[in-house]
Amino acid sequence: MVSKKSVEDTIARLERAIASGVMPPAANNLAERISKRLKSPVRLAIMGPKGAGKSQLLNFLAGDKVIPDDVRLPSVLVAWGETKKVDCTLADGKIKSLETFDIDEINRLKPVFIRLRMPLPALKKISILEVVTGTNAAEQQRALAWAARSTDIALWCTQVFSETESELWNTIPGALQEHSFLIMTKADQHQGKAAREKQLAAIKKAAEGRFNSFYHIDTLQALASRRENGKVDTTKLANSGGQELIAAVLNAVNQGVQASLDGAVILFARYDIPMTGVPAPAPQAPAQIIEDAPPEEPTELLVPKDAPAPQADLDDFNSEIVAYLTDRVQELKIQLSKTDAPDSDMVMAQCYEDVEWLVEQLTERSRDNPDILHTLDACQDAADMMLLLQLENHDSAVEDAVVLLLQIKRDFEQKLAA
Ligand SMILES: Nc1nc2c(ncn2[C@@H]2O[C@H](COP(=O)(O)OP(=O)(O)OP(=O)(O)O)[C@@H](O)[C@H]2O)c(=O)[nH]1
Ligand SMILES: [Mg+2]
Repeated sequence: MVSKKSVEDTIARLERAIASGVMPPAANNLAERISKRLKSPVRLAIMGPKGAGKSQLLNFLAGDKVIPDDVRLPSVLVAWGETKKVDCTLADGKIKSLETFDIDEINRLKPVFIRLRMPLPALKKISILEVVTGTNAAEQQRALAWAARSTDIALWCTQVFSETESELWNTIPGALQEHSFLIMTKADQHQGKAAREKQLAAIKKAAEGRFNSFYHIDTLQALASRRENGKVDTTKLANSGGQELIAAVLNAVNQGVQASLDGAVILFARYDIPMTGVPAPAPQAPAQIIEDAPPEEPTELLVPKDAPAPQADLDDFNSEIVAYLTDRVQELKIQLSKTDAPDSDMVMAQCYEDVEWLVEQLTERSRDNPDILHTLDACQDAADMMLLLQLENHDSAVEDAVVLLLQIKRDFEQKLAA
C-alpha cells in the first residue's frame, strides 16, 4: 500500500531536484512528469456500447448516485471538488456552469460534454470519465481517441464484446490496453455462477491479449449493497462481483503510483538528491490534488461534421513511422547478434534517440491533428521509461529497451491495419 506521506515527500524532493538545476534537461522533464502524475488523481475512463451499464458503474465507483437513472447524457467527467459544480460545454465551445445536476436544464442546453465536481472521498484518488460516443464508427473512434489521451486506466463495459466492439478497441493504443479491464456488466442476466463464468470465458476468448484482466459485475446489486446508513452489506457486495472489481481498480491505481515512486527513486539515486535540505526548496505549493487535471475540452466533438477526414494523411505518416522503426529495430538486432557482449550503453542510447525522434515527429504533427496526442503521450512515456532503464543500468535493460521499441512499432502497425 502506498502511503500518502511517501507520495508527498517524493513530490517535495522532486521539486527540490528540479529547482536545484543539478539534472540535465531530459531528467528534469521526467521529474516534472512524475511529479505531475503523483499530484493528480488516476484517470479512469468507462467506455463501451450504448446502454452497456457505464453510468451505473460510474455511480458504483464514485460511491454515490452521481448520474441519475435512464437519462441520455454526453460524455461526463466526474472529478474532485470542494463543492458541487456542473460545467456544461456547449456545442459552440462556451461553458455554462450550474449549481446542481438539473436534468431539465441540461436537456435544454444540449451540452457536448459535462464536467462534474463533487466532494466525494473516492475522487481524491480517481477521476472518472464516462465516454458516450456517437453511432457511426468514425465518430466512435474519434471519441475514444479523445478519451484515451487523458486516460490512465480504461474500463470497457460490455455484455458480449462483439466484432464491432473488438474493432473499435483495436484503435486504442497498446500501452493503454495493457492498463485496461474488460468488465462484463449486467452479470445478473446470467443465472448462477457457472453461467456467468461461461459467458465471461467466451468474452475473454474474443478479447484475449488486449486487456489486462477481466471481471463481471451485477452493478445494481453492488449499488444496493450500500445501505442508507452508510454501512455495506459485504456478502451482497462480494456476490455482485463489485468487491473484486473495486480491489482490482485500487490495486491498479496503487501500482501506477508505485511505478511513479520507483521512477523517482532512480532519479534521486542517479543525481544524488538528498531526502531533505539542500538545495534549498523554491517557494512552491504543498502537494495537493490538482482539481482540474483531466481532460481538455473535447474539441473534435466541436469540429463540423463535414470537416475533411485526416485519415489518408495519417496513414502515410503512420507508414513512414513503421518503415523507420522497422529499419531501426533491424539494425539493433544486427548489433545485438554481432558480438557476445554488445555495447549495451550504445544500444540503450540508440533506443532512446529513436523514441526521442518519434516524440519530435509526433509533437510536430499533433499541432494540426489532435488525434495524435495519445500516441505522443505513449511515446513520451516510453522515452521516460528508457531514460530510467539507462539510469538503472540493470542486466536486462537493453532487452527491455528493444522490447519497448518493438511495442511502439506494433502500435503503429495496428493503427495502419485499423
Ligand atoms: N439488470 C441490470 N441492469 C443494469 C445493470 N447495470 C445497468 N443496468 C441498467 O441498464 C440500463 C442502462 O444502464 P446505464 O448505466 O445508463 O448504461 P450506459 O452505458 O451509461 O448508457 P448510455 O450512457 O446511454 O450509453 C439502465 O436501465 C440500468 O438500470 C446491471 O448490472 N444489471
Ligand atoms: Mg450513461
